[in-house]
Amino acid sequence: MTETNTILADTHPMKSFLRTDRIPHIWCPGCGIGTTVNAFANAIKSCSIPLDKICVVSGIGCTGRVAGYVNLDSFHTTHGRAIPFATGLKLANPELEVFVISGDGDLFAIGGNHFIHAARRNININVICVNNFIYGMTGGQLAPTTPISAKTSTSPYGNSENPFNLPFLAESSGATFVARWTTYHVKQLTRAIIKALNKKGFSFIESISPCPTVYARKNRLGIGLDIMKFYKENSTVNNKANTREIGIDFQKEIVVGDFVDI
Ligand SMILES: Cc1ncc(C[n+]2csc(CCOP(=O)(O)OP(=O)(O)O)c2C)c(N)n1
Ligand code: SF4
Repeated sequence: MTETNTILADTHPMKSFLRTDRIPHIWCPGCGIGTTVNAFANAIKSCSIPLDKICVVSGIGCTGRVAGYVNLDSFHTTHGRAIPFATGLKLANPELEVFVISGDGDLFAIGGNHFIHAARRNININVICVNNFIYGMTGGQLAPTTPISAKTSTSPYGNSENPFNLPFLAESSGATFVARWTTYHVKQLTRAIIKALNKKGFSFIESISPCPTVYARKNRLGIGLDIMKFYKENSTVNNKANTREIGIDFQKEIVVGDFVDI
């Protein structure tokens, strides 16, 4: 770590939640993963749960790196398998608050089977998905969340496959808490993570997040700030929305809210 990085890491307001010796992190300027981690750190800061009772499990991808940067017991597992590791942790030690933080590709492509079955069994864990609509780390391939007509490195003429609507998938699989916010909605995202922490059962939070380097570049959406402006101007808060009706179309309205809390 350079001297400047050491100073920055030492003065970071969230330094007690971060492994500052790992800074600088790998995330690109304008990426929303850091904002999601900030919301997560704020959420656990505001709860009285001892940090040695909270753990984070991530799969593989840019988001998967979260496990390496949080100053908590954490597992950086294999691609798609964060939920099975988390399930094992929770079964072995039910006192732990277990968070899975991973990408949309990791959780819903290779890991999709694990997601639906953990929700179906109502495993008492919390899953936060950073959804940037693409495989960020590996060069921008199509994900199961890529909106129709969006361009990726494997759909250069635009995606023609229907994407998953993640809150609907979570609810219909059995999740007891389901929310979606964007990284523009930091306070609401933080509050949703606190609700998930206090909720017994399978909780799912989708954090819609900019990937300026791959998704935005392929679709000419500008830099991270442009995408945050888009979220600000095109998000509708509706906590009572029917999750069946809130699928995401390319560059259209994004319905956000705490949709399910049972
Ligand atoms: C078994 C296996 N298959 C494929 C890969 C390559 N791989 C690494 S990360 C990744 C996708 C990551 O996408 P996502 O989960 O959306 O995370 P992001 O990078 O966008 O945060 C893939 C396919 C791998 N590491 N292991
Ligand atoms: S490639 Fe995309 S998802 Fe990965 S760190 Fe860069 S901006 Fe974030």
